[in-house]
Amino acid sequence: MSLETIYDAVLNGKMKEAKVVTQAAVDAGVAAGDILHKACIPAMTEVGRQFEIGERFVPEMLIAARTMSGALEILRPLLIEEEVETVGKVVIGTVVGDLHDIGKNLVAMMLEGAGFEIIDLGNDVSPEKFVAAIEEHKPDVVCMSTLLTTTMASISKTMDALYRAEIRDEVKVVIGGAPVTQEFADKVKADGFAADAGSAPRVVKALLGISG
Ligand code: B1M
Repeated sequence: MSLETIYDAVLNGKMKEAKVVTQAAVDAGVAAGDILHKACIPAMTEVGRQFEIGERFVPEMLIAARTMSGALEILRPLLIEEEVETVGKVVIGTVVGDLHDIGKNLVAMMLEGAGFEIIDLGNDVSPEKFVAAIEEHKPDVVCMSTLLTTTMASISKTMDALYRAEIRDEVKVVIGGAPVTQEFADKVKADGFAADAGSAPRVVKALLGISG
């Protein structure tokens, strides 16, 4: 089973096919790390690129991300066995007061598709919960999402909490969500801003100095 077949299945959001060809590759002795890094991640990178240039829309990106998750179900235990390192660890959540999580979930899926380990704190996440998660999981990056103008202040409060807990320098912070702008990111001293799920992996990787 060629890696190209897996790449095509993920890129085109063919969930059943992706699972079948991924399993066939595993059965044929292809290393899970190779399937992940040479087929699945490149496919999701291409999905993100197509979304950014307007060749794909949210539903198509979501379908591809779900397909990637389907392949990952098969690969995850094998990746652990093979001790394949993730490219980095991301804590993500929608800030306190905000229950919107569809966009945040999509960002999390695209980051997972890019090879990151994701700790998803869900929605309505308090500054204290972000701080506790950073202390427990020691992520490389924290991603905060908000969809409401009224909860943009929760991002500032969470940033303040990171400074108070003296862990601000230990993580990169990337923020996003419909009302969030680069200007706002600069104002709250976040390290980065991602406008959408397509660009989020690129922004996060650039901050960590990861190419590709
Ligand atoms: Co709400 N809602 N909602 N809502 N809702 C909006 C956001 C709103 C714009 C609708 C409107 O009035 N036109 C408006 C906000 C107005 C404002 O603040 N300026 C609004 C409102 C007012 C409210 C309530 C206050 C309504 C009420 O009760 N009176 C209430 C608030 C509840 C609360 O949170 N406390 C509320 C409730 C809800 C539902 C629960 C019903 C539901 C959410 C369900 C859920 O998420 N599980 C909901 C929905 C669905 C929406 C709309 C219709 C769709 C949001 C969405 O999922 N978009 C929305 C109107 C709209 O956007 N058309 C609206 C699809 C998603 C893929 O896009 O979330 O933008 P998005 O995510 C993008 C980017 O923003 C970015 O990448 C994603 C993918 O490309 N991104 C990130 C997001 N997070 C990121 C994090 C990153 C990086 C990028 O980290 C690095």
